[in-house]
Amino acid sequence: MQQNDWRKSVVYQIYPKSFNDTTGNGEGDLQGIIEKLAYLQYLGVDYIWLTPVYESPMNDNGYDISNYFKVNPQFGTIEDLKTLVAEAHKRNLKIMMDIVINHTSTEHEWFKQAYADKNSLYRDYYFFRRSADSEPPTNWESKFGGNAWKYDEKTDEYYLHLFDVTQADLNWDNPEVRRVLYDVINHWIDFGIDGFRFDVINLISKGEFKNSEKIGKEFYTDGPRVHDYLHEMNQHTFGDKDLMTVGEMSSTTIEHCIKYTAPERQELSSVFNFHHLKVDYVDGEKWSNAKLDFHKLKDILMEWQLGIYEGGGWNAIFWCNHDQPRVVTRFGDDTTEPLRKQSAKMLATVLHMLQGTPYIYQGEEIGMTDPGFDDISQYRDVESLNAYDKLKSSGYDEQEILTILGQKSRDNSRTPVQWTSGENAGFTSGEPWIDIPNNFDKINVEAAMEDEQSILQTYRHLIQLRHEHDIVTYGSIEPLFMDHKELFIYKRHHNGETWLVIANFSKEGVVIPESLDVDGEVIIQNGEVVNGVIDGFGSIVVAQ
Ligand code: TEU
Repeated sequence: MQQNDWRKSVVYQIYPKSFNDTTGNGEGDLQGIIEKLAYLQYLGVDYIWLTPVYESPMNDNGYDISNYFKVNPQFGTIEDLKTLVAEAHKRNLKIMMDIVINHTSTEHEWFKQAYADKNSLYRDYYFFRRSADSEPPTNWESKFGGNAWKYDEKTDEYYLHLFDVTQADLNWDNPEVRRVLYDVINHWIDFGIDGFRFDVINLISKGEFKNSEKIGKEFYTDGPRVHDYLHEMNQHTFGDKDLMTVGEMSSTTIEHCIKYTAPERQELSSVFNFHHLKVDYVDGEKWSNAKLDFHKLKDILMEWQLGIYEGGGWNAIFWCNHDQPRVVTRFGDDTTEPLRKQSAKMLATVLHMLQGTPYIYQGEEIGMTDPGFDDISQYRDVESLNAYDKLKSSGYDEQEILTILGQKSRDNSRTPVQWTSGENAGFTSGEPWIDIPNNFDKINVEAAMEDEQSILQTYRHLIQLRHEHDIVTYGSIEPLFMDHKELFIYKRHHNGETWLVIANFSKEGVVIPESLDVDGEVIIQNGEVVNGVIDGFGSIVVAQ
């Protein structure tokens, strides 16, 4: 693909543990991905984002790396990874590796030596701090609950962990840490991969270690040296290569994301932000029971579309990933088959017609739903299990907690991909590591491929439209009727061409504003538009 082609690309995210198991141990593996490459080629995607497959104790399912150079035997061997890359390239599929360099597992050799010996040269690879009193050095909170410092009584010091206690934050202010991490990146570039997703990369530069009015975010989010470090990383690794990079940016801003992705700054190609996925949080609190705020969703998406486009940056656009609930349950309606299918197609259309690089999370393309777990024993995710304990100790009753987890838990999207209506949805011949939703008999890849009207066919069409029409990739965006209660309406403009997008987020038919000219060539449509009324969860794209 010629330079800059990545801007016309679509990325498919694979969470290997839940993708396809070929050994019968109940967990997905690399050979299982190789087995499904033909399917991904049929879907039409360009990149595969592989969440971490490095050696790890799997406390956070691979986001706690204990060896950056080895493949976790649970997923297979380095030879399997080599084969995956080679077989993907044969099908013009590119591999984007997920790399977690804000922290390592406490099982990593660097941390083990740092922890064992206060005078170890690895001690300064992490943030070990003495406290002035019996309290932790700061009152910062871990994103997985509790204080963000773990006490080491041997040396009467604490170490920092913004995530799980087994995920120790790396000290990026130490030039030796940056050097060894660039060696890791260059190792995988030499291995032949085609891109990187950088985990929570905007947290790597910590500012002052002071007590916080909030939970500490202000001291490490988009920190004081983050742009210097990303530019230095770019120049020491992928900067002169034709690789696509994307940064996961926690609680970031448009201004920073323009800096992260404006080409002339030589930092990253693109960024994820999550503001649009907090529109069902009560006062920013994830572990709450709230419904979609549709106006907020439209406002945030359009603010970011306009801000990044006008600033010369580049968005990664997505509805879900391995940390988020399934979008058809969350923002659509999975209570009946017609509504599930219709709302999933509408959500796909309204996202894939936006500007930026679209990401499809495994199973999203067939409208997989949240599993509706009804017992805490069904949950696996460390963040969710910590939240359960915290809510329990705060006095919430069991049913309230299960309702909240049922809405917000990361396990909602980590159930196995539903390949067939057969045993274990064709995912494994063994005992799946996590329960499979009982709707796999109807919702599976095999059925979707046989159905010309399936959600899968809508995704294939949308991907094709991005590949074939520059307006989708490069067109400007014009929000319309932003105060409408049910309709999400916008236009794309490019070289004299205009595409109008209308999406109905309600399950009832809605009258399209009379002042809106909807005439033109229909590009893609789900649901009917009759006498100016668009069907419930209908969407339509018209070239004008
Ligand atoms: O996620 C960052 C993060 O904050 C997530 O925990 C997510 O945004 C949050 O759960 C939403 O409430 C990245 C990885 O995607 C995630 O899987 C890891 O657990 C985390 O970093 C630590 O590496």
